[in-house]
Amino acid sequence: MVSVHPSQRPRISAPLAPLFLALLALITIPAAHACANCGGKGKAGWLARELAPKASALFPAAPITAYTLDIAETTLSPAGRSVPALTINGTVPGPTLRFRVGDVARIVVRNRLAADEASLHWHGLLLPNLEDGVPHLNTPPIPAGTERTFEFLLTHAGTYWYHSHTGLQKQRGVYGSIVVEPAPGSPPRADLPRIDRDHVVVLSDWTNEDPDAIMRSLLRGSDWFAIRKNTAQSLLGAYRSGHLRDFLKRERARMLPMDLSDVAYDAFLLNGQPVSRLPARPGETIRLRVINAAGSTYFYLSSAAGPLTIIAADGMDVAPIKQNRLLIGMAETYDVLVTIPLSPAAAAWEIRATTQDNSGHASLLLGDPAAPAQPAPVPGPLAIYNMDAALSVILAQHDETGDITDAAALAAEVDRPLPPYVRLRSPTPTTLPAAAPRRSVTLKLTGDMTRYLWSLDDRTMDEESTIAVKKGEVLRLVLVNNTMMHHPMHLHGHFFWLLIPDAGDPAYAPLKHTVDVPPMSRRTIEFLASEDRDWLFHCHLLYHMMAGMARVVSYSEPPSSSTSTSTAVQAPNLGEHAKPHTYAWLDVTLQSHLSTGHGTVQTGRDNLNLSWETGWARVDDTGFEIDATYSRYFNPRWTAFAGLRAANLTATRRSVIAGATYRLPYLVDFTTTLQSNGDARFSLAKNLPLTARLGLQLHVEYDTALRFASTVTLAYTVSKTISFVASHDGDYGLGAGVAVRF
Ligand SMILES: [Cu+2]
Repeated sequence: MVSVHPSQRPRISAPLAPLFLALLALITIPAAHACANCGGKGKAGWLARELAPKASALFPAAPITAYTLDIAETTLSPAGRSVPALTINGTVPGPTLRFRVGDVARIVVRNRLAADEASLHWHGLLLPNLEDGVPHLNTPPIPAGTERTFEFLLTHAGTYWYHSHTGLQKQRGVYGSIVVEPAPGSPPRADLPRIDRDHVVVLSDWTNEDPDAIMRSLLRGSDWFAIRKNTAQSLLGAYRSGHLRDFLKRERARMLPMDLSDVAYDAFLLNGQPVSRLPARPGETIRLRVINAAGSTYFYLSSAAGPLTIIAADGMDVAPIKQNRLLIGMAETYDVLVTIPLSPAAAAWEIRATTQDNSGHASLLLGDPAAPAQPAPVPGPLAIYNMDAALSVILAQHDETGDITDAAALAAEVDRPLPPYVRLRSPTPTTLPAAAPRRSVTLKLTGDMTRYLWSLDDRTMDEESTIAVKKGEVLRLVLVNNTMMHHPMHLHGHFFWLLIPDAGDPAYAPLKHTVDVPPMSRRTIEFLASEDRDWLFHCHLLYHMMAGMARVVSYSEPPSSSTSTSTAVQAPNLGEHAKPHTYAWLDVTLQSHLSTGHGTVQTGRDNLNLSWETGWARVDDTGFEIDATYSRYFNPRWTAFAGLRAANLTATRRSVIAGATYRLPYLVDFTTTLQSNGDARFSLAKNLPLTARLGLQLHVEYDTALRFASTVTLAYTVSKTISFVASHDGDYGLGAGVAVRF
């Protein structure tokens, strides 16, 4: 194995360093004045960093391997319908970039988009901070119509990939693979058989929807994706499957159902196609370099040719292990060996990537393209009501601290195993320097599936941006997942040691850049702070990252090559990663006896709301009530609001209102509203899914002026935008109509 000890990474050669420091000091000092409020990363701040010598100047003897990558918009139809796509050199995924250790990569990225910025991040590679490609944070963004040249030395072999770090571009196709071969003359691995072929396998998910529309659906708490995928939970479904008690127990605990994926996709792709074919002959051993480039999908990989032999994880070699079903999180890579059986001689052997929620799959057929396919085994049906059982499989592998320990449980391979981390061992020691100062930070992975606010320690990226780190220390991160979803956590610019209790000699702990943290579990990782400046650490589920589940690992001392004379830490410029995006939506219900509606504009935790109810079936009068409020979401239990109420139901036509909603057991929302005229209102609201599409909404309230009121509504979801509704209202009686979601 090629050592990737970060301290061995090449640096600026000593005689040149003072010269560059002096030159950069001259440029940066005035630049800092010109850019006092932009974290030193305005045009002038970038200019200073850009003047530092690039890899080709630092390593003039190294061979240069050059690529040009054009990011452009086109239309593609991998899921039947022709939809806008973003391609690299005309394809999804983009081309495989091949290098050798010791090469200098020179990659020209040309942004051929009409208006949008673009970026490419070289995922898993150790490289200088400026070359990491996270726009605004590490690297200047690439404006439309311009290009940027990246240069870095390849210091470690393995399977890696690249992708856009701008907005939701990755979901539309901006990703591709990187293969780094060992340095010329390196001996082959003694622990592997002869490898006859080497193929890249890029897994991804594809949607015919605009990813921005997906984000908006997720933020508004729409059930539509779950209905489409047949994973929506309901009372009847729970009863039929014999899990009514579990369903109610979960509701009483105020927990939302466990969720294996948020989005309903139109296709899953393997090298850009639902079904791909690659050549192989009987008896051959093939290395598959599997990359999960999906936006928000975990895959189970299985093979018709028998167990997969895992030989590398996240690019780093591991001692070979066999696994029947391999769970691959977003952003992870695994190199696996597949040996093609000798008989039948004419066959196409299926390597199948099945989504973790069983909503679809993509296949690779290895072998004779004309021969009948030998199907790969598939995971059993998803017991959506038996998530407690799924969770108890996870929990059974915990010790009392939440660490996943039980190697036997995984070795026995349940139908839906976790990633095989407990069995991953580096073939060579990976010990951290014993003398380095050590520090431990616990980070809770937090979030809310309905509100779709995802965070670390209950704080989104814009609320708390950094994890401070000191150069030279070993930082341990204990990641405690308090949510009902898996989160694939990725650290830029470093490999970390994945520490699994009782998993053998810790000196052989595997090195990774991404770790899956299962629901209600914890993982411990440790890394040597050997870099400088700022590096992103985030959930690689694209929509979670964009909703706030990210931090910047920020070196608290100025880097040695810095020209800054001040020792103060500059706040990282987070660009769009820090800014919660603003989305708006409107729900309108029109019925024969009344109309209700709710419109909102949401940014992060803040909403501007307009709600109304007006009835026209009352014999004596039509009544209306309109609330215009600002609300602030604190956590899944608490939301507070204040604003104005206009109504014709009482003597007071207009009043100022303020109040709060608290989530009670059984997911009942209790709202207290105080009015400036001295009146008060207390209400209880509960949504109960009777079937996947049929929901019962109960609302009762007591108002000091209006006394008791109640509404019972049945709503049947027809499509993403339409529901049929029927309701009985205490004031306006019985009626029916339609609800429209805009
Ligand atoms: Cu996540």
